[in-house]
Amino acid sequence: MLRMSFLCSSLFMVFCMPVSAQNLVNNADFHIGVELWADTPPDLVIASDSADWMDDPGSGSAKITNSASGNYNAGVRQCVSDGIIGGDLYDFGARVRVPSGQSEVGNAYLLGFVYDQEDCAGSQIAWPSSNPVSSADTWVPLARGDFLMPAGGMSILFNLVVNKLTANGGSFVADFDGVYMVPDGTLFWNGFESGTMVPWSDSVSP
Ligand SMILES: [Ca+2]
Repeated sequence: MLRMSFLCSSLFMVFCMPVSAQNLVNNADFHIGVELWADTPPDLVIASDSADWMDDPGSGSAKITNSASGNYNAGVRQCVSDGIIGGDLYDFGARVRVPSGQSEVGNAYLLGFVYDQEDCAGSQIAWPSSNPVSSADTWVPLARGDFLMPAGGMSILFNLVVNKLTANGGSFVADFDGVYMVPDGTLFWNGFESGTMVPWSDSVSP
């Protein structure tokens, strides 16, 4: 089944582009392995995985393993400077899969560190996050909408967090895919999860 996300002009719905055209996150779908994402081995390691949330054989996902000996809350990181404008609204999210039956308890979520200089330099001035997911054997969404970038915000350190809450001697694993951060109002998600066709239309008036 082909499932894609699109960017559509609110005035001219006929002009739609893949969301990747405006996604501020680089290698957000892990088409090129796990390049551009930074881990902190040996406690937190990112690896490429062939599973893809849209079953795209040409893509893949990121398998993030938290092997710290104790409880450890940390994320794999990417700094985003291009397109960050203080005072603007943004939406961000991802798909995550957290296998059930793990020996450790934890959760996975998205966390941003907003900096007052480009390239994630200077001081942190905001910490937006998504909902956490603690167990899901299928791909489920993480999302944060309408995040107001602080007036002085110039970059954001995007974290794919795998938070290990217990110390049973094992690892806690979560898979991420389909990461996005876009200016508010530019993301159109065509999942049809609710069964409704709104706001799709099968005809366009000139
Ligand atoms: Ca992918």
